[in-house]
Amino acid sequence: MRLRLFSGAVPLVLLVLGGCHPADRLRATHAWVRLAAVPGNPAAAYLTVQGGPDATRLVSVDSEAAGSSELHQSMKTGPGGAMTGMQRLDGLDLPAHGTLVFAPGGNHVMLFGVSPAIKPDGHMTLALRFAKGQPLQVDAIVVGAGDAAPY
Ligand SMILES: [Cu+2]
Repeated sequence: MRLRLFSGAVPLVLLVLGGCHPADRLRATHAWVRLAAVPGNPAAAYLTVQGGPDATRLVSVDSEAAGSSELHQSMKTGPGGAMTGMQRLDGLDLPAHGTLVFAPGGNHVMLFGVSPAIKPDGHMTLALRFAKGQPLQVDAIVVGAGDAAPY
């Protein structure tokens, strides 16, 4: 059915032009935060970032409800990759119309010093900054350490 929607000549031309599609912009979706099991330990934030018409680079994701934040990548380390570690990233390239996915076991945002006012089933705002493009804010669902991912 989807193909049929785009089978006419006019919609095809619009698709090629691209830029006039309302969803064709830098945006962040599916944001959520998992709090640490131990209060005071860092929380992890996950989200999806969609690139707009121009390539850019995500340089930070932070929150007023956290003291500081870092972009991290989970990775296997040690003999045989038996251990899981993480590495700090100074940014992530986002190609035009590309997608950056932050998910458990992969890229994540480490949030340090999360306000004690932030509780499971609550919300917090994440602020994204890019090398090129307007900053973005996205509302993140907050879950407890043992809770299922909301997305
Ligand atoms: Cu981390």
